[in-house]
Amino acid sequence: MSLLSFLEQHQKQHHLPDDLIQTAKSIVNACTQISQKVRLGALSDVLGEAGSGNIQGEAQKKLDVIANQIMIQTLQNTNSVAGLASEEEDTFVSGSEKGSYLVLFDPLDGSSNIDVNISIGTIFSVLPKPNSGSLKESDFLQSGANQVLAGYVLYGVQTQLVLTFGHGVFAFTLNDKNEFIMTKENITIPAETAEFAINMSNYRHWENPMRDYIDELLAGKDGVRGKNYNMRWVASMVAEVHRILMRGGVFMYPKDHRDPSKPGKLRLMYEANPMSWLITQAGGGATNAMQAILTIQPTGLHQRVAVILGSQEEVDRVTRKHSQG
Ligand code: AHM
Ligand code: MG
Repeated sequence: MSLLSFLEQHQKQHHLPDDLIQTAKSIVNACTQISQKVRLGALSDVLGEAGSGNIQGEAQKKLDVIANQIMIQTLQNTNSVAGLASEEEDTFVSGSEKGSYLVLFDPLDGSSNIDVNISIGTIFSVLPKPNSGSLKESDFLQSGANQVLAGYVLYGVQTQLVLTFGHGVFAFTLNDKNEFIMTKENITIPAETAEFAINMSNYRHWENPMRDYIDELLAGKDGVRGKNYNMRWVASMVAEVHRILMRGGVFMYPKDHRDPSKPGKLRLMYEANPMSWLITQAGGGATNAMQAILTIQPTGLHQRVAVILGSQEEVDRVTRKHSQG
């Protein structure tokens, strides 16, 4: 089934507003354009450094900047979109005065993988615009539980779109005519797994409960878990979440001691919230090691958060260890 037929059917079945479907189509349109740039790499002159930095002090790659421009230009020309917030922008960008939705996105996630031809992606989250007159930053600061659409496009071996409107998780693959075709429906994550993803080089910076949990996994059959675990780390959250949706697993980017002003590396609004909604819609868990990510009340657009998500049994165990101190 094509994405367009799916949207039509899903809209009827769940009484979704026209404007929300319009917003979804516009996001997908932008991601299809980004996919074309990604595919050609050096041939479309998109590799290398942009020579600029973003609000968060991170050096931008050319493709970060190009993907951001494509997202903004496409969404600003969409009547249903009242405003945007991007990981690469200092503050929010206004859209149509008639719009009823806010779109938050990481235009190109996994930037360190751009120049080495490893999977990267675009992550998006859609919130309703509160009825509060002219747009302001506080309109965006809604918890993840308010999302009405979330998903990502993975620019991998295949380009795949994965999304949820809160009625299950669906995956689509881009064909050679640039159309997304549904390839998986009602995705579920097994509660148990023997695969984990974490950047082990940060071990010395973590808090004790996280080290303790990882020590248990590393001990394998000889430890309290009584089974061997395997490890994967792509360094692209989109690829990691996709693997977990396809075969289970647990992904962690925990809080560490390096910079007390940053409780974790990943951003709540552009990365943690949309991915947590997808994972919980598929029956998995998502916490910051203390509370469910979707219940966190945001205090800033670029706020960072610790992220533990995936198979329920592992997420529960990490979270329990932290609550016990
Ligand atoms: P980015 O948005 O600047 O690309 O950073 C986010 C990425 C995630 O995709 C990934 O999980 C993580 O950073 C990788 O971090 P590390 O460089 O520590 O491996
Ligand atoms: Mg990112």
